[in-house]
Amino acid sequence: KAAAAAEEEAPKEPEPLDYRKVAADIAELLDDVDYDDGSYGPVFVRLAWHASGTYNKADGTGGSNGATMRFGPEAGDGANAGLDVARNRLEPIKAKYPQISYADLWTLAGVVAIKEMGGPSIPWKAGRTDAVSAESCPPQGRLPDASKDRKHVREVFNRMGFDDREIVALMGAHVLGRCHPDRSGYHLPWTYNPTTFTNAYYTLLASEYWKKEKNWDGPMQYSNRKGTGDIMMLPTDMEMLWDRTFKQYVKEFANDEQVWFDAFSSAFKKLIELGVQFPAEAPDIVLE
Ligand code: ZEM
Repeated sequence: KAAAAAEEEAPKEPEPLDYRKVAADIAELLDDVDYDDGSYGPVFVRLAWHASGTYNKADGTGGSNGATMRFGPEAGDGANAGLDVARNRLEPIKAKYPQISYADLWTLAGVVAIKEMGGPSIPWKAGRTDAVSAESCPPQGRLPDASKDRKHVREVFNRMGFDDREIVALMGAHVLGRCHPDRSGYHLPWTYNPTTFTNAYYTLLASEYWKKEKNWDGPMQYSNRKGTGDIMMLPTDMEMLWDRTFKQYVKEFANDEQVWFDAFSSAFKKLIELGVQFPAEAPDIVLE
C-alpha cells in the first residue's frame, strides 16, 4: 500500500543547479604543473571568447548560445585549433552536472578562470541552451585574423556590436596565455606572468620596443628588443598602438588597472551574452 502511494506521487522537480558549486569545481581544474604555464585558465578564457566571438548582430547568428563548437564545422575551424584541450578538460564537470548546458559551462569557465587568476568578478548568468546539430554552426571566418590590420579588427568587433574602447579593453586578455606553434602557428606569450590577470598587456605594449621578430620561420609577429625577446605581439596587437584612437585607450588602461578591470568586465559580460535570450528570472551570479 505504502509503495503504491509513493508511486502515485508526482515526480520530484530536479534541484536547481547551484552554479557556485559548479564554479568551485571548475576552479579546481585550473592548475596543472604539467600543462603550459601551469594553468588551463588562459585556454578556458580563449574558449569562452571563441564560442562567443562568432556573433553577428545584423542577423543574430553565432554567439555563445548553442555551443556549436561541439560540431565538426566549427570544431575543425583552424581558428579554433587547440580549444579541444579546454573542452575536454571541462568534460568531468559536464558529467557531474548534466543539467548545465555546454554553452553555459564554457562561458562560466572563462569567468571562473579570470577571477581565479586575479581578475575581476564578472557577473555571469545561466540560460544558454545547446544546439542539436551542426546546422546551427556559424560560417567560418568570423573570428579575427591576427595577420590583418585595424580595418579588419574593427569590422569583426563592430559586427558583434563593440566600439573602439571595448575592442581595446577586450584585447587586454592577451595578458594571459601564449601562442602555440601547433595551434595558431605563432609562438611566445605576450607577458611575463601569463597566468595572472593584470594590465601588463598595455604597460608592455606601451613601453617595450617592438620589432618584427627575426630568425622565426612562423607567421610574421613582433617581439621585444629592450627585454630578452621572449614576449610577443601579433600584428593585430600592434594596431592597438599604431591607431591613434586605439592608442588613447591603451594609455588609459596602462595608467589605471582598475579602470581597465571595469571596462573589461562589462565588455566580457556583453561578449558572452551576445544573442542569448535569458529567462526573465535569471539572476546575475557574482563569484566571491
Ligand atoms: Zn586571442 N589569440 N585574439 N583574444 N587569446 C590567441 C590566444 C589567446 C587573436 C588571436 O589571433 C589569438 C582576443 C582577441 C584576439 C585569448 C583571449 C582573447 C592566439 C594564440 C592568437 C593567434 C592561440 C594559440 O596558438 O594557442 C586576435 C587576432 C584577436 C583580436 C583581434 C580576445 C578579445 C580575447 C578574450 C577576451 C587568450 C586568453 C589566449 C591564450 C590562449 C592560451 O591557450 O594560452
